[in-house]
Amino acid sequence: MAGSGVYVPEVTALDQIYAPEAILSQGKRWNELSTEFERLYGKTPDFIARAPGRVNIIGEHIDYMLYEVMPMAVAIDLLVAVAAVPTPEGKEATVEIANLASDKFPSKEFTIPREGDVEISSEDHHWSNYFKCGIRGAFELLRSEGWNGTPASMKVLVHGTIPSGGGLSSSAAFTCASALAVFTANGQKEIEKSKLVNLAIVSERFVGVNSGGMDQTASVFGDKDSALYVSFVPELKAKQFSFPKSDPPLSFLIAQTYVTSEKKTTAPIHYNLRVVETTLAAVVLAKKLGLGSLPNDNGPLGYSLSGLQSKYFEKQGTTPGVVQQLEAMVGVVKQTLTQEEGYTKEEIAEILETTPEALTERYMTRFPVRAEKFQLRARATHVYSESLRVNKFAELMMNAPESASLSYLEAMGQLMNESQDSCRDLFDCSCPELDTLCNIARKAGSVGSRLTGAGWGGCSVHLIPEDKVPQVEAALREEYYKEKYPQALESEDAWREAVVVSKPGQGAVVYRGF
Ligand code: NG1
Ligand code: MG
Repeated sequence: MAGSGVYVPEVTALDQIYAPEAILSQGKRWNELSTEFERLYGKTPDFIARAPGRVNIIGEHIDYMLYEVMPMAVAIDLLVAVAAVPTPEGKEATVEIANLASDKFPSKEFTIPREGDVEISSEDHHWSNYFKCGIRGAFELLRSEGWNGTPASMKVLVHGTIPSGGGLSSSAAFTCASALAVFTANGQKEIEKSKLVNLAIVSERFVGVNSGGMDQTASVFGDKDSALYVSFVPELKAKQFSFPKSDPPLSFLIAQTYVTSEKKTTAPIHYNLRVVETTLAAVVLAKKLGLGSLPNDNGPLGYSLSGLQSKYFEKQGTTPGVVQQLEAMVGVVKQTLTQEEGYTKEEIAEILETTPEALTERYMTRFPVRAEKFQLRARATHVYSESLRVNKFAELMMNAPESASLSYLEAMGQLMNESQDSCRDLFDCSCPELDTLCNIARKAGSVGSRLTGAGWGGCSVHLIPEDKVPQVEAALREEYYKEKYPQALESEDAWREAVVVSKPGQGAVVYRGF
């Protein structure tokens, strides 16, 4: 179990950070970062904090309802190079932050108030807001543990290879790397992984996204030989597991749609709205089923469908197995949330014996949302059925025979295909381009294809028997990229950005080898 233990955020050799095959190309990038740092700030960085992106294999939009998910960290990452300087007595700490891709991400300077509470505007979407999230989170944690120093001033240079708005969690990588950088700049030598994750989850909400905890967990707990089975109840845990050995061997391929969905701007009609819908589904179900008040758990809005499930079986006085429980919950939703067309705010308020204004105040004010109708039935059905699929997938992954057959892989892939159907039809978080990529890949030999991450654009993930990978790549090239996004075919590097065979990658670290 990788949930506890002390995180030592320091390594001294590149090969501890990257899989050996990545060193050559990555070494060049690290050098560039360090050289540009020197040119900008007149000195070498004290350290580089690094956090990777992630791909989610299965379990979409259920982390914030506190259900298990199965992501893995990937090799692409975000690097934060830092030189820390003591802040003069009586002065506020200053932060100078720049990006290697300075045309896209212009520099900024700001100060850190003595309490560490930097202001983060949810209207001004400057890229450096994510660094500010890391600052706020890090100082909140440091102070809660009795630290009362003066924040150090920082010179910062950032470079990321995770496309933003692309479903591979550039945002979580940025927040995790930033928090780690702030800790290190302020003299901290170690921090528990789960503390770093918990603070990164809360921090990312400062930019206006009411996020779950999967991405930050994958970015910190990632391991180069294993994917993760992440659970949130009773507390955050990341269990590492390896892929089954099979004949033919299996691979996961990630393919970009090139449709970007920037969560921080679309949140009111997409991501944050789904958090509201699933939370309200739990609250309405509790009311209709006469379960009394739900436990206030760690869901972003305080209640979860997972909490509701526990309460339901507590009341029944029985505890069937997890799979039976989830199957039963799918039935309960069908019978109880009968309005297939959705519920207006007024209708929900009436069921809950409250006012629409009170609902807005409690669930839709810190993170505003816009909707005519709230799709409680469809969203809750997705959550319970997706959790069921995660359970079945985990069972297949972790208890595979010594050498799994093609039909075994197909059974795993089937669950991924069903996940995609549910995301498209019940959770309404796919898009035509994602559907198209999945169809092309399946026809060419993928046994399981689905969107990964929040959806509405971004990336897809495909489970493919290794011998079919070239065919799938060729089909994607011909039938998707060639017409719509020919830039993906311009060079080998561009192609590797569009379509990549993914291996589990190493989680966040701090490198001080200068
Ligand atoms: P993306 O959009 O890929 O970063 C988001 C959430 C996750 C999870 C997935 C959907 C953040 C930081 N991440 O991922 O927690 O809910 O959507 O499964 O908001
Ligand atoms: Mg993100």
